[in-house]
Amino acid sequence: MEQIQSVTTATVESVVPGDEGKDKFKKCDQIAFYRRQKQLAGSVQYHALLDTLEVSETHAELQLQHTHTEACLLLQVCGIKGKAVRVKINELKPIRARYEVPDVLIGEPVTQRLRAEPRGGGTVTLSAEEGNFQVQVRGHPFLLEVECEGEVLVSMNAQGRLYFETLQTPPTQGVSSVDRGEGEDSQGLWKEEFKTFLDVKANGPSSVGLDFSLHGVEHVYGIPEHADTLRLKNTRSAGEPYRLYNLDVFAYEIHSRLGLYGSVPLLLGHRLGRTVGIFWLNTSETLLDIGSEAETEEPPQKKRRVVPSTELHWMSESGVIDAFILLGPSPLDIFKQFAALTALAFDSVQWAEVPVHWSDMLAHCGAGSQALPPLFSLGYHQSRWNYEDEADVLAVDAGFDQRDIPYDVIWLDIEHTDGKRYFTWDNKRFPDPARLQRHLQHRNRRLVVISDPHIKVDPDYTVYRDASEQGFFVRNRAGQVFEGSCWPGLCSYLDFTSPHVRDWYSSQFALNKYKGSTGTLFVWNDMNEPSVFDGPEQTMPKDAVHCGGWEHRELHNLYGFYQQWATMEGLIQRSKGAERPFVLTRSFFAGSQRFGAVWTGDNVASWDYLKISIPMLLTLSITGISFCGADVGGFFQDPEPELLVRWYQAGALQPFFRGHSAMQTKRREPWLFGEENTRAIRDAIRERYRLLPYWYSLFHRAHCHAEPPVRPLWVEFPGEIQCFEMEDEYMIGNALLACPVTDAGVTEVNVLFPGSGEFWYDIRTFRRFEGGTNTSVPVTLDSVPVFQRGGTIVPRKTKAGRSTACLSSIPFDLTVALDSEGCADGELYEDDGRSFNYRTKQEFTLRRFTFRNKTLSCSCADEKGQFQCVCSVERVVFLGLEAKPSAVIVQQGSGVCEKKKTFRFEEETSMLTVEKLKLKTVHSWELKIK
Ligand code: NBV
Repeated sequence: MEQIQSVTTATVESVVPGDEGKDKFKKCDQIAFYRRQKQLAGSVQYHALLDTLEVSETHAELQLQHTHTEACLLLQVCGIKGKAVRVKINELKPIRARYEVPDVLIGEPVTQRLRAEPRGGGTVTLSAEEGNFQVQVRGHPFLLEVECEGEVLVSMNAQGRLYFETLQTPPTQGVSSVDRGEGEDSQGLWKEEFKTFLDVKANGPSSVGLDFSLHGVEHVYGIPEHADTLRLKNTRSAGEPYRLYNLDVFAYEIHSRLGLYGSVPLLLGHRLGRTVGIFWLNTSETLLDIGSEAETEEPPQKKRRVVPSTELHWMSESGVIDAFILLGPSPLDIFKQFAALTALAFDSVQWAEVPVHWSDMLAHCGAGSQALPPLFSLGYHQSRWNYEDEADVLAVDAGFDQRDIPYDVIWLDIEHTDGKRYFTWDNKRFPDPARLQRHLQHRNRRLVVISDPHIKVDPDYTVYRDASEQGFFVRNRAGQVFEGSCWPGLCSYLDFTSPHVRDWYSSQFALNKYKGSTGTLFVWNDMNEPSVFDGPEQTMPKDAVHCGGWEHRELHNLYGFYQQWATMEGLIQRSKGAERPFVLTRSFFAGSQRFGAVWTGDNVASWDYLKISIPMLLTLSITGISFCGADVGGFFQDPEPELLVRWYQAGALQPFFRGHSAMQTKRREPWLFGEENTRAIRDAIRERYRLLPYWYSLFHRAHCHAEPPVRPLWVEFPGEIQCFEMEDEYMIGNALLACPVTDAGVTEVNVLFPGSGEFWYDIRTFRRFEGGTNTSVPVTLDSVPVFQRGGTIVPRKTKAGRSTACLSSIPFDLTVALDSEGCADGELYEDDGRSFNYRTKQEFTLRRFTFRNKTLSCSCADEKGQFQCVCSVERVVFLGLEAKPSAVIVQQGSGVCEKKKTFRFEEETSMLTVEKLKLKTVHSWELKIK
């Protein structure tokens, strides 16, 4: 293992961005099921046997038959309440069960009965009452069309690419027979070679595929994780298809469609007036070809169709076809429809019915779209591979205070352990870890440590011994425990797909079990694609076997999802349900937002990687993974100071905000680059802290309504074509337009202000800009263009504090930015920032701010809330007032008490500032401008 480790270290030192992918990873023509589908798809034809149609309360089903082989498939169509259609295709009678993805959907979606009516031309219409949508099934050749409000939105199998390899019994002389002579398995049916690796397929060929046409749609987004543009490319002209196969690709190539660490097979199509989503629920290796076409459909459909269209061809190595067509119509509707499948939206849960006892509550952990992060985790995180020892950590911690830079969490990477044995400590470096955590806790700070899924093969290591005795490891195809190389040397891999293994793993985080841990230690799951240094494409062989006998190929993309889930439960259990967990994961799948945060892995300290972090995070955000971030400064290599400053400024405007760097890089604490740069970084971090009330309120909306805190411009401005490809500007909530600087030496930024007829206000200079224009805005090293949209109210803190804990005693500052009608709205969510009491005891407060008729009112937005926040609004700034007021009057408690307030008005910017207010956010009050 020494050897492997030094090889890896050498690679790390000499890392060339993008170089990794060159031959370690497969190109699509090295993937057998892709070759097979490409060869045959389009030429095979299925027809639907309409006379086999049966309709039940939950779904309609009928058989599909292959025109040549006569093999039969079973098609099921469900009308899902809330405007979605589920299309499931499986073999009618498979010789063995095929893998159907468990645990991703939070339950069986709520369906409605479909009404079946025969139509002329060998077509049947399945109509859903609620939501006004229909599914047309044409018999010959088989075609499925989803129609909404009289318009065909999505067609399936219009290109004849429905492809379904039926399971077969292995060739009689076993797998080896296809290896020899003429039987050479060039199709990769029963075995497939890649480099020196042999993949033996126990179930033989089992791939599935289907095409979807999105009518009228030219812009498609989603399907992370790739280091690519926000708008997905046409892969017919750009070569390789998008690959969804979780891989450890360090210093990944930019503008590549190679799959990175995680996958969410959700694609969003957007055009004027409508957004649709396709969720392809399959956890095996998946490829997606995207093409665009002008429609050439024949009448009568033609009349109803709009040109052009996007053609999608989804292909997966195994499993069944299980696709959800989300009908929108708005982007926010799509987020809700997706969340309703993969996570319970808070507003759809009757919390009164949720049991209060924590152990019962665990069963409801999945409830809430994006897990509501503890407040500290929205602060700044300082990480490095590795902080050397206790003294190093203490010095860095003190360094932040000495320079007056806020931060909340310091991180320990793999070197903190005893020989990469997770759940242990290197006693020399960290002789008393609990003492260290107490020290940090005293300063209201936390520690995060890494816990990878590979377990060192070492009978003296309790975690290994326990897991081994209980048979908790993944096995190889021969039935022995699988062993592969990773950081600790030879390792076995926990089989997180088993609920028993997950329970056991969760129990390892118990405070009396995990020696040296305290309740202020949180966790980071890395290498959980899983990364196997000596495995094919540096991951687990597909023929490894999991509980239930399932091959790894079936569920590869779900491995990291399960580890984060088990870790999250472990953290909840250790506090007996009192504290909200924080778990960061590198690998993920659809629904991972229920468990914590995600980051974009091993990026590089260069401007290109800073730039690409924005579309990468926007893509994650619109596919549900909204607590996401990229390593600030770049993981590999050393950033020049200007890049580092710009990266801090960008990172401060992204959901998860952590500085992190690789082992061989130079130290990078924010104060090591001279006073001017330290000042700029400090300002960026402070701004983040001041804005945390807004971020936290946005996360509450993500939790309850599945609205991503950061979102592409087209989500907020779905009717403005110029926004559809924008990826260097984005919205934070509905109020702030962020335009981070991602190029060197920039003195001005060309900003597109969306929303014609709207106003935007520079949050620093308060200068007003008109929506629907492009304007050049000057920047200096310490400024980053952010604009508040007219019509919004943003809550901030008046100061930053040393960590998020200080914020609870710092007063608020409201910025009321007026729209062209002189109105504005906003909200503020608060709770204790750390417990589940917001759920179990209704200890939260949700306040609404509105500005109408020159009166700012603060009122209750949710009567159930019981939280008594002590903070007051101290200052209110109004932007865009027409004229200087004659008086400002505060009214509290049903008009009994009216007070005149002093104010300042700046003519040039039309800005009114009212200070020295003491308006409790939990009280109702009005501030009137005369
Ligand atoms: O644990 C070491 C690193 C970690 O710092 C990084 O953030 C992960 O993405 N880890 C990968 C393994 C080594 C990468 C070369």
